[in-house]
Amino acid sequence: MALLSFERKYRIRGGTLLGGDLFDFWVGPFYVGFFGVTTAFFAALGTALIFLGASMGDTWNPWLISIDPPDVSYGLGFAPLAEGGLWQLITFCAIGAFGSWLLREVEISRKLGMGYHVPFAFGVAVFAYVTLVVIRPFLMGAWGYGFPYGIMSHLDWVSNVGYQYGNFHYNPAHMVAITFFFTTTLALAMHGGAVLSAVNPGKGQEVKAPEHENSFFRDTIGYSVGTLGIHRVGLFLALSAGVWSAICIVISGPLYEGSWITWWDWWQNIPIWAD
Ligand code: 07D
Ligand code: 07D
Ligand code: U10
Repeated sequence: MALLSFERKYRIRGGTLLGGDLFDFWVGPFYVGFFGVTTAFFAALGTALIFLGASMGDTWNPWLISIDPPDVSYGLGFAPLAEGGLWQLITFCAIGAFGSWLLREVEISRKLGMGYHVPFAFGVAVFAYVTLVVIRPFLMGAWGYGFPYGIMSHLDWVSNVGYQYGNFHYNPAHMVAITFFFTTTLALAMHGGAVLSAVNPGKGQEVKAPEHENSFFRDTIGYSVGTLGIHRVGLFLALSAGVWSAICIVISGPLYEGSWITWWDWWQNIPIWAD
């Protein structure tokens, strides 16, 4: 069915989680829904607050604008707007917008009778963000441990925090996360390559079926995970990358305060080679 006639057929009311029929309509290509309105509200308010913060700062250079979290001396309390309070409000709006976007994805999935895999996957990204700006600061006792909202300043934060724990490359969960990120790109390159080579083999050539894709991997690596299976593998790899990222940062500080380099000393002390 062509996309436009399919849209005419499925774009009917129902399946909403909240708001009933109230916002159950489309604007151009976008589904609105109750959570579309809350997304727009939080995104617009959060963006306006970023502009307010920028106007209070000393630069309009987009790379240098930075909305900083409060000083750690404010602990888990509210800070004045100019001293990190804006960061707190923007964080609230960001979580409101990401959460609304996730629930809008759920409503769209319900309307279409699909599974919730996409909103679940987005939930892992939101979880990583919430780990950085809520869970870890909460466990460490101050909002000041969150990262600043600025293109260059958030890189400074990553670098500073990375060296605060010796060298973040030695963080074992960071290693696992990085391995999952790298494996995800390997898997996507193999999958994109395999599908294009079979389905789009070049002018005048016959389009090949999944048996060709299966056979290619059986011939090269001895096993094919299958055409449905590769999508499960891909989702698993990508979500694991996000989950292990959240783990690697939440253990740095709340669970372990030293250098990740010396953390590996236990390895030297294993009895079989200790002396
Ligand atoms: C391609 C989907 C599209 C999304 C894009 C991002 C904004 C901010 C703000 C104009 C893959 C939209 C950007 C809405 C605009 C203003 C004032 C997604 C795609 C294109 N980072 N980070 C970037 C965010 C963190 C790190 C780029 C966000 C953590 C490093 C962009 C968050 C840590 C590097 C950006 C976030 C960290 C970057 C490209 C939130 C660990 C880079 C992102 C909400 C995760 C790279 C100058 C991209 C860069 C980069 C956005 C969090 C590390 C500005 C929204 C604190 C090391 N980050 N980041 O393509 O060039 O993502 O930086 O958590 O090298 Mg970051
Ligand atoms: C948090 C983004 C969530 C985004 C959301 C959506 C909008 C809307 C609108 C486009 C998690 C936002 C949407 C705003 C946009 C429109 C229209 C994703 C998030 C909800 N590191 N490191 C990681 C590597 C080093 C350090 C993660 C590599 C150094 C610290 C990943 C290297 C030191 C932290 C990773 C390397 C260091 C990390 C990031 C190499 C610095 C973290 C991915 C090759 C000197 C962070 C949870 C991620 C983390 C993190 C990779 C090097 C420090 C595994 C490959 C040695 C302090 N690093 N790193 O988490 O775990 O995505 O965050 O050297 O905090 Mg690292
Ligand atoms: C996949 C796939 C598959 C496909 C696919 C895909 C995965 C099965 C069949 C999909 C993949 C691709 C298309 C490939 C490319 C994608 C990427 C590289 C990922 C990155 C994507 C982007 C960078 C694009 C991001 C764009 C976004 C998020 C759209 C932005 C939209 C809006 C701002 C509107 C959002 C709608 C809302 C909030 C709901 C309702 C509201 C309205 C309709 C508007 C009314 C609202 C207002 C008037 C208020 C306005 C204020 C707002 C919204 C905030 C303003 C913010 C500012 C910054 C100003 O597997 O195979 O093929 O295709």
